[in-house]
Amino acid sequence: KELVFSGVQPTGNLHLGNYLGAITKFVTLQETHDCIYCVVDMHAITVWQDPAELTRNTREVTAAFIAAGIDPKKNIVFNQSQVTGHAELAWVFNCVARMGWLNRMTQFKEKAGKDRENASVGLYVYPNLMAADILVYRATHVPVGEDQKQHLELARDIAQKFNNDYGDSIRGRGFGDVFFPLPEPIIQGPATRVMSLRDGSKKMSKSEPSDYSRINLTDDADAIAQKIRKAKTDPEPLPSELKGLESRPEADNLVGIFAALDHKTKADVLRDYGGAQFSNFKSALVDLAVTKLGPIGGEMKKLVQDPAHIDAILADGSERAAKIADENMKAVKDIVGFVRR
Ligand code: AQP
Repeated sequence: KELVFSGVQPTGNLHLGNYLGAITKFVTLQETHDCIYCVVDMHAITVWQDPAELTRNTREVTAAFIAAGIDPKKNIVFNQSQVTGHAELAWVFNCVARMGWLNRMTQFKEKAGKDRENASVGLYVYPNLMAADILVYRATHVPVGEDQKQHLELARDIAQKFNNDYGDSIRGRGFGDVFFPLPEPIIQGPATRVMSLRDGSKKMSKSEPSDYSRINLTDDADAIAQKIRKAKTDPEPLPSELKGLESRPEADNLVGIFAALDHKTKADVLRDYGGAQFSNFKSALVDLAVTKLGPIGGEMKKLVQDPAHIDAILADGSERAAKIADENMKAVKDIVGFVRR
């Protein structure tokens, strides 16, 4: 049976990239799949988080899920640290994954930067915890942005190596030949990698110091308008065909954002705006972005006023998640050979 899992880190500044690359996909998938959506607070602390802000950001991501249209009754919405199976399986995966595999992870290299000796060990083994997040539910499909593709491939490698290494033990217990499915990424549509509004070669990111590089989900209409108007572009009008976008990263990015917000393809957008000056196109994009994002930001701000309500949603989701994770962890412990109660 297909099961969807995905997560978002509570590291502040939730932005349009997170929304278009991940959260909108979560909303669509809930119509057709059983879905588990996680606020991955244990991932967040791989780089320093102020404790009070971590709590606030965990509630804010939960509020964003709900404001965007995720139904916490139909789906499981929870925070990672409340379900112990994530950390338990991550340890097993620390012993399955190879150093060489992790050494190839580009996100670690980017986030650790030059001062690698000073990066946390958690940041290095982050992909193992991500594999555990998905596989502790034996989830089959993972909607993510393009930047997570390499981590998903690693999760598949880990699942496969576990299935192989423990093959005899798995088969002896009535699970068939494999215990873990090889999870498939869902990376689709015109905005799988939303770029910075200031630099078309960098992805839009929470940690970029310039707030003008991103549209935050909590930005009001004025801020959205200002950021889009100031967004970097080139002097040429928009092309009418896709191949005209290839060498123009900033134009490509804005067209992709428009298409994703309007549920169209980039070709559709160029059909409507090919030949238009950026000033006109940007005005249309401001209107669209304010219409689509304004209500979500407003609802988020309302929801975070009631932390007890959000905490109750997370507690309920954690309980339901733990039921599945605990059952799977019993099987993992038996397969590995751990004596358990
Ligand atoms: N720019 C992006 N375009 C499309 N999708 C994106 N995602 C992130 N940035 C973009 C997707 O959003 C989901 C949640 O991301 P995350 O919270 O796990 O953190 P991240 O990938 O580290 O995101 P940031 O915002 O870029 O943070 P920093 O600045 O810390 O690196 C994921 O599915 C991700 O693919």
